Amino acid sequence: MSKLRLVYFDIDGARGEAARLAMVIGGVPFEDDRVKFADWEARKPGTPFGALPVLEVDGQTVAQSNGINRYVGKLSGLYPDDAWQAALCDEAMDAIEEIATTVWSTMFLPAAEKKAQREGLAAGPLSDSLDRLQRRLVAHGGHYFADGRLTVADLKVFVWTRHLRSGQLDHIPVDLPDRIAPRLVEHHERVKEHPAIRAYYGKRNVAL
Ligand SMILES: N[C@@H](CCC(=O)N[C@@H](CS)C(=O)NCC(=O)O)C(=O)O
Repeated sequence: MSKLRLVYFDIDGARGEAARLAMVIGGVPFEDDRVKFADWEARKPGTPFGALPVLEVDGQTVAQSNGINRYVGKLSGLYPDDAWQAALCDEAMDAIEEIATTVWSTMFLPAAEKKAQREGLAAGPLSDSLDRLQRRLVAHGGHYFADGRLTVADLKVFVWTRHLRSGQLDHIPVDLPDRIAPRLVEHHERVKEHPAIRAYYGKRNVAL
């Protein structure tokens, strides 16, 4: 069996988390290399694009979170075999990536600008994105984003919905998903109740 090492920051969320969850659910052994922010500057030049996550497989490295999600999704049985369902799975992951990148790009702005930009995002593109994601979920049966079952797309959406409702994003109202996309919140609750996810966060002492 291949030796896997997922390298990501030492946080229980964001771009590396769906891959971790997929491997945990699928019972795929991996080394969870959690990079401390203090160590990042030294490690950054050793990554393909100067960013995380990266996945090492038998000493070879691949970057880009959604590609990693697809790869570990295949190993974990959480990526559709059917080409159309795979496209739907990719659609949801890319939609999250697009809006999350926009929101996270405000992280290091000066305070007043950050507030203005985030309030604008919450009222406009972020609400729009939540609404559209919800519609796609409903269009595909309302429970999962693809294949009528849990896939890596659901894990990526779960991580993002949790982040939005966590209060960690200043100036983004924590009740935004509940107001705009209640079916996404139901989806979040559904994924959260997966026994492997509950057990994993229980062990890590992370409140869900
Ligand atoms: N398109 C990349 C983006 C990766 C990315 O920007 N990662 C952030 C963390 S979520 C990062 O490494 N930031 C530190 C830096 O850019 O120095 C992906 O999807 O993996």
